[in-house]
Amino acid sequence: MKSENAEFWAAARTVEEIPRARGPEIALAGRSNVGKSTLINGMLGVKGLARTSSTPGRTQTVNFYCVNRAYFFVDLPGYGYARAPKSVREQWGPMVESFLERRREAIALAIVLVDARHDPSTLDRTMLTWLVDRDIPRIVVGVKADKLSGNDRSKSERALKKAFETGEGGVAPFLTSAVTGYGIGELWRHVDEALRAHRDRNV
Ligand SMILES: Nc1nc2c(ncn2[C@@H]2O[C@H](COP(=O)(O)OP(=O)(O)OP(=O)(O)O)[C@@H](O)[C@H]2O)c(=O)[nH]1
Ligand SMILES: [Mg+2]
Repeated sequence: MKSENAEFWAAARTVEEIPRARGPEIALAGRSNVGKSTLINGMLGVKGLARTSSTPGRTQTVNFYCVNRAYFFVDLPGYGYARAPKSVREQWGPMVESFLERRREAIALAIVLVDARHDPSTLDRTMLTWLVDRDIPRIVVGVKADKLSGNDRSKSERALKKAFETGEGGVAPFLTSAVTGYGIGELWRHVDEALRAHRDRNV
């Protein structure tokens, strides 16, 4: 569903600052600079809602955006940025893990973003494992598909499907682009479906 209303709700710098869940959440995870904040803006159709940057490490807090006053998009801090201050790197794991732990009921869907041009990293796999272990519904998308030719796109999609054969929660990975809108309709369909399933589980 296209969003009619999207607004910033909260930002948490530490685990203690994470607010209580007020509705189902769609969490976006992925390495630094992969395009999480850009995808949120693209999906919600609001430029500049989530701060984006060409340098990695822009989002270092857990940011919540309220959609249609009904559910939330959660922009998680990116991982794998070697030049981030040590304190930030050390905080990432505990921060994201305890977020997932606290939110295992609230998260309707976790979207794991992987750059369509590169092989998934160890941290991408770790992220998936955390989600699988907590039984959190999840989906992997290969982003920045606009940077690939048609042929390379098919190759990338095949590679992603192979890399996440198991543990992807039944949904095969597919490609998206926040620039051209490629795959965004499909992603919305999964988000809507996950929100419906979440509602059915919680009535
Ligand atoms: N070509 C292309 N560029 C993209 C796309 N999505 C994001 N970008 C670019 O990738 C860079 C990083 O985007 P962000 O959205 O800030 O990345 P992030 O994952 O939020 O990064 P952190 O906040 O550091 O974790 C920016 O220069 C974006 O313009 C896409 O679909 N296609
Ligand atoms: Mg960001």
